[in-house]
Amino acid sequence: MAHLVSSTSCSLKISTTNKAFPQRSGHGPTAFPSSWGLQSSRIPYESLVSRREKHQRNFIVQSTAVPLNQQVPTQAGSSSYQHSNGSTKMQRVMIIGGDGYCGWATALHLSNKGYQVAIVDSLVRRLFDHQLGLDSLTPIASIHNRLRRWKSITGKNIELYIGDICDFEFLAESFNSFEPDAVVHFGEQRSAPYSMIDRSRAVFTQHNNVIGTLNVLFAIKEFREECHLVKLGTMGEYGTPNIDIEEGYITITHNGRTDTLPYPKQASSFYHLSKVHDSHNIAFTCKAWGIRATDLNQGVVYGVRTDETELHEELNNRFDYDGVFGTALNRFCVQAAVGHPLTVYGKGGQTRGYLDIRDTVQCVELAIANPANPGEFRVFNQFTEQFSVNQLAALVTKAGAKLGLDVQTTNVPNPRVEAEEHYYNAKHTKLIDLGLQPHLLSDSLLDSLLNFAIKYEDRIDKKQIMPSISWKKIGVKPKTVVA
Ligand code: NAD
Ligand code: USQ
Repeated sequence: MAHLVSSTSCSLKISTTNKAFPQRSGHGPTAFPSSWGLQSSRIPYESLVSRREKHQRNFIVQSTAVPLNQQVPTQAGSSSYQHSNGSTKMQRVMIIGGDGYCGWATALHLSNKGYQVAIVDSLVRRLFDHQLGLDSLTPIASIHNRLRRWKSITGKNIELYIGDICDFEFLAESFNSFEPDAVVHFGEQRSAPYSMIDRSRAVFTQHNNVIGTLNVLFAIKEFREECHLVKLGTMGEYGTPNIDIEEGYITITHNGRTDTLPYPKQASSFYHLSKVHDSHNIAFTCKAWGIRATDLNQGVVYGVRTDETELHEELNNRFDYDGVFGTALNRFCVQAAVGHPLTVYGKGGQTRGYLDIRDTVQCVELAIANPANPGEFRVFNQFTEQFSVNQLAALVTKAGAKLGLDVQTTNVPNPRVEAEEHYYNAKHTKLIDLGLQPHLLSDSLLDSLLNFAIKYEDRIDKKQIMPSISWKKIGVKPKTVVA
């Protein structure tokens, strides 16, 4: 198991007493450590995950069969493929990180489309929330209840493998049991602010993400050579160069010679840097071992509902609005709903690619249905529109006014080190060429997001809204949370 955080509150304080993370065991990581070293939590962690003896720590669960009472319409076709012997087989897709924001929506979407789906997840993200005193705006059911509910509504089974992909034994067991045709890898620590809290979280993030991905590459090589890796990268790998951003590669002529090279990477947090390292490892193994891979350089995702999560409250997706895991547009909608000024960091000219969660699931399906060739390292820029932070704030202000909300904006001193006014023009045509039909950010979507935030207003903890993690003040000492 990658090292886990031992803190429980909201405002970050320096602790001089404790190590933030227990050390990894010498025999590979474990899914759930026997002690998380929590300092002051009264949260019943054993109800969150099962605590087992070391040799039993990773376990495999088949979601329980319950009576079918509703069938969601599915579109057949892309979810199956023809074997060389002429028989047709359902594609088997392993979704690593399938309990998270993008992964949960994708698992349901692919299951609904007729793919055989398995979720692999350590549930570490739920643990971060407990340790930092954070919670999703939407109430989210346990993974077991989520899957039971899905089965009861659709009759479709999603297999569940609970464990840490940094534990190769666990991953190997999951691969050999499920035998995936495609692996969609969402299973990383994905918050830039989290990776900038302190040394231990920076190390955790890079260890968890880089070693996890390396293990996935080795598992494919060893057990499922033909398996297509669909890896979630990030647009943030490119940074904000003063030239157009291409999709993965750029053709350069230098001193009279021309070559097509990986597009330069200028990541701006230890999290974003972990993604750069992943991309290099994947590119290398495509070349060296003939692995087929697609790196989806995704922009910032917004929204919460997909066709499948709409079916029942127990299928709710998570919706983060706090200063650690919340992303810009989702945060702004919650802030508007509770009358908190929109937190524009610095000058607000920071421009990024954005996409609706409904397009995330579409893009992943398109990547699976149109796999990379053996040895090919394919890169798609996965976003549909670009906005500056100021533009987002203006859109939310306008949508809020329509609902009678008086939305104000505040320019918070930027806790990050990033360009606040810059050129940004990133290509994003490859997924469109494959058939992506974008859900662009519209007034109606903003209305519905704002209404959603209003619906769950009593769950909002205003103390979690302001950013508390500074890129410049990151230090060696573990920072501890106090309620
Ligand atoms: P999330 O934190 O909601 O979900 C990640 C999931 O992975 C969690 O359920 C977590 O428990 C699991 N996980 C983490 N480390 C693991 C490990 N070692 N073994 C097994 N499971 C592990 O994150 P998300 O927002 O769904 O993001 C998913 C992926 O998409 C990430 O790789 C992220 O970098 C990428 N991405 C996200 C966004 C966004 O706006 N959310 C944008 C671009 C890219
Ligand atoms: N920002 C604000 N105010 C806020 C929150 C953010 O001005 O309240 C600014 C940030 O400074 C940044 C921009 O908005 O310039 C985007 O920040 P974010 O928190 O929405 O997103 P980011 O930290 O970049 O990370 C998110 C996901 C990450 C993913 C990344 C895609 O958490 O997993 O990789 O989006 S990208 O931005 O393209 O790298």
